[in-house]
Amino acid sequence: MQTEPLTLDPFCYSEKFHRFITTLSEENFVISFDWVSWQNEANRFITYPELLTLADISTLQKLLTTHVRKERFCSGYMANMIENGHFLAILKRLQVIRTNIILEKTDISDESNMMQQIEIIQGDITQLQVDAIVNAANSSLLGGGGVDGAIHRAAGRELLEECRQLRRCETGEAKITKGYNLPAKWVIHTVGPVWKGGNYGEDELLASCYRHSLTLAEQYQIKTIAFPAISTGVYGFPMERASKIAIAEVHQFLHDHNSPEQVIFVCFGQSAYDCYLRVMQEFTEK
Ligand code: AR6
Repeated sequence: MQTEPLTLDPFCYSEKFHRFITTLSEENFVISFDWVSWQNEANRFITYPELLTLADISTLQKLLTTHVRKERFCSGYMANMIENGHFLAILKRLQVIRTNIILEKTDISDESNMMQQIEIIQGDITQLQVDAIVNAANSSLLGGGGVDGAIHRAAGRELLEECRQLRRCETGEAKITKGYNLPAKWVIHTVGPVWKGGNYGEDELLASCYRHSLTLAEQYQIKTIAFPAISTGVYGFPMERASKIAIAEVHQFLHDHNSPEQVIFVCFGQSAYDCYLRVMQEFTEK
C-alpha cells in the first residue's frame, strides 16, 4: 500500500473533494501497482469513457491512485481524462459499487462481481489475445464474409482444413477448433439464425448459440472468451434485440457456472458499441 502524504496542489478542488480523497487513502484505496502496464489500460478509458460505468473496484482504485499521486497524474494519460471531466464518472461508479457493498453487507455482491466478468469493447475480434474467440459462422463451417471471413483470413488455411473435418454445424449449435495464426488459442464456431421477422424461433436459436458456445468454453477450461454480435450482420438480426439476448444469456450462464472468468462482447463500429453499452446499463439497473 502507498503511504506517501497526499498532495493535491496545484489542483484546487473543493474542501469536500479533499476530504473525500483523504477518506479514500485512509481506507487503503490508494494502492501500488504496475504503472507501465496501467498506461495502456488507462488509455482505454480515455478512448471509451463510457467504460467507466462498468469499471470494477480494482480499476477504480488504480484510477484514484493515479489521480492522488500527482506526478503520475500530471504527466500521464489521466491528466486529459480528468480535464475532460471524467473524474465525476469515476466517482459515480464508485458510489454505485459502494452502494452495492452497503446493501449486500459483504465486500462486493455476487451480482456486481458477475457484471464485472462482462466487458464491452469496440474493435476487431481477430486481434484479441483471449483464450477463445467466437465465430459467427454458417452451417457449412467453410467460411464466408463478415467476421467469419476475417477470422479465416487471420487464422490461415489450417483453420479451413480443421473446419472441413467437422463437417457441418446446425443453427444454434457450436463447434470448436484451434486458433492457428490467431492470437486466440481457440475458435468456437456457432451458427446464428437468419432473421425472418422474429416469429421463427430466432430469439431462442440466438440464445442457444451463446449457451452452446459457453458450454464448450467451460469444457475446454477457457477462461477468457470474446463474442461478436452473432447474426447481426449478413443474417440481419436487429442489433438491440440481439444484444439483449446476448447479455441476458451470458449473465445467466455466469450465474449458473464458475467459468469462463471473463466474457468480452466485441462490437464492430460505434453504433453497435453504443447499443451494447446502453443495453448493459439497462440490464444492470434492473
Ligand atoms: N470483429 C468483430 N465483429 C465483426 C467483425 C470483426 N472483425 N467483422 C464483422 N463483425 P456477420 P452473421 C460484426 O455478418 O450476421 C458470414 O458470411 C458485424 O458488424 O459476420 O451471423 C457467415 O459465413 C456484425 O455486427 O455474421 C455467414 O454466412 C457481427 O459481426 C453469415 O455471414 C456479425 O456479422 C453470418 O451472418
